[in-house]
Amino acid sequence: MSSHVDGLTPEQLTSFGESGYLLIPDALSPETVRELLADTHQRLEDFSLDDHPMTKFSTGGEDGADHVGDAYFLESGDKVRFFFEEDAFDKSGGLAKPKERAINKIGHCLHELSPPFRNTSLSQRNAAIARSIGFRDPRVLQSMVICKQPEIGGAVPPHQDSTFLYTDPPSAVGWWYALEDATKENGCLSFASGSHKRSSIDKRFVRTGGGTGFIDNEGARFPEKLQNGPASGVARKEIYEMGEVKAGTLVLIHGNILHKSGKNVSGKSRFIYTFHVIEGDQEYDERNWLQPPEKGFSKLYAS
Ligand SMILES: O=C(O)CCC(=O)C(=O)O
Repeated sequence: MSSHVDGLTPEQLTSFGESGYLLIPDALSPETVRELLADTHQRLEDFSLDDHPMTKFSTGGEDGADHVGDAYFLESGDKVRFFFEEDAFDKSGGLAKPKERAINKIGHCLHELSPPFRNTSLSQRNAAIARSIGFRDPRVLQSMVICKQPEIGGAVPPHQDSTFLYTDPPSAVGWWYALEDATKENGCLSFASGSHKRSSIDKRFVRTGGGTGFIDNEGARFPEKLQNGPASGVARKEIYEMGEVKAGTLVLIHGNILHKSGKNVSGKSRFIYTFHVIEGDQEYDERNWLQPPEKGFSKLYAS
């Protein structure tokens, strides 16, 4: 017999709808956080440099021109792979840090391949949250640990997740869990509150002949429920709110909201776990950089 699990409260739903993001403190128990961190540290210790292409995770800065897009990255959708911080290398191209302190992110299939991350992701609680947001057939399509290493942890420029995980119409929502306290100093997230209602998805990050790049979005630019949003290109200087959170907090992130994170200038790491969900019955085409495994993206609702 399945027991009832609550989704978001009416107040939380209203707040998510208005702001485009929602902080849920204590979503993970300290024990679960410890378990996820232990799994992560073990992986950082175990992976080998011998056959590693030394792929860096690069967002390509504000214009994204040099975003990571090699085969190691493109084929990581059903694997657990390790991407380096851009600043982990010295001038001669050698690693300037021990490998455990040099990785920016681990991805993109922890939600299937790591038992503790799978339990955290494909849980009844997350199914209930997805149901309350309005998902019909939520599919987890990618997951990652972002380490944001002390002193070198790279900044993530302003972006919208539906640019990178595009369905027509857009439907992506991010689940982002702090595994360590995230502060201004170690590069917490910040959000342009309400921007999901005014910022359309104008570009898509796609596979190109040789790698990846950005193209103009010819499909819908707002999700179903926001189809009548303002036309694209409404000029507005966005103001970003800091999202400082304690370990164990879950942050829900709407696929159209502009958000970013700063460089880690502190001596403390900022490990987080995030996975993304899309609506399974909406069009997901072959141009997306991330292609589904043979059995399709992971269902969040038990069938
Ligand atoms: O954790 C970060 O620093 C960035 C994460 C992010 O922007 C995302 O998952 O969309």
